[in-house]
Amino acid sequence: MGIELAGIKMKNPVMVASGTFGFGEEYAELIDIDQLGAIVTKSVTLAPRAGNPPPRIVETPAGMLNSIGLQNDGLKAFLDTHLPFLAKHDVPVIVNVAGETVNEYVEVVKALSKESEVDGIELNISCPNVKKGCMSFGIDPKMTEELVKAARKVSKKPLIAKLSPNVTDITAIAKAAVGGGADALSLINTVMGMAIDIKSKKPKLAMTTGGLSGPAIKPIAVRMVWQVAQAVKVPLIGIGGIMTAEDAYEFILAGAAAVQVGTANFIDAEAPLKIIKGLKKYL
Ligand code: RRO
Repeated sequence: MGIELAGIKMKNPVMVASGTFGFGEEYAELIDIDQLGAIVTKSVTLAPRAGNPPPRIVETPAGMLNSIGLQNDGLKAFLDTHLPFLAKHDVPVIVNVAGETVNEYVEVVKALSKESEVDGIELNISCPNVKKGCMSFGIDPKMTEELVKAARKVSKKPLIAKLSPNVTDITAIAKAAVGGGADALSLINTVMGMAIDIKSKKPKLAMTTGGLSGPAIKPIAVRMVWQVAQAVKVPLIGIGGIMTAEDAYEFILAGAAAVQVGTANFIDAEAPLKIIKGLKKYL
């Protein structure tokens, strides 16, 4: 079950997806987090962010919409409290990084790269819920390459670029990220969506639109992993509606070297562990 992905050694290929597992503290009370392939943290930004106003989560058929807006307590709190907590555990730590400007990403990546307990960095160039930065980098090949290159310059850590599905040709973005020096790619982030309450005639989310996740997006994600697998040579991490071992295996067949479990964590904290067991049984 063990793999080595972009130099990161994992007990198995099943990670938890950014934004669905916080920094592991709450889930550690429910499951043995050391059994996971890796933990990908909630996005870390240079300064703390309060996120968007509520409501910012809504259930939809076979999925959910979120508009969290990059809420997190910033780089300093990550280094002072979250990383020391994760360092006590025997599980690789991949830190998801986001920002509004190239410089903000560079500052966070630089600081994280000095930390021996950080095993890898996932560059979030795909958050759909903020006005500035983030997804605007990941929908433009030139900006994607520029941002990854800037991060590459200041870091020797494994760099994973997390791609947005909200593009016409995901292979162009994938090639640009690899051209910029990404060691691996993770895909997909959430698909931009919207839901309206027909009684109030108002959007269900305070910010009107949000990112769709869950089984509803799995076929889109499998298709994109399959397309990107033919366009680049770096390892791919498949994400999108993985609820079971069978779903995970589907992504592996499409060309993924590993997977991340996201929305399933909200339904069943043990979902990733069950998926690990299921894959093992399959083998
Ligand atoms: O915080 C969010 O609203 C968010 C982020 Br950073 C992301 O990458 N994907 C998403 O669906 N929501």
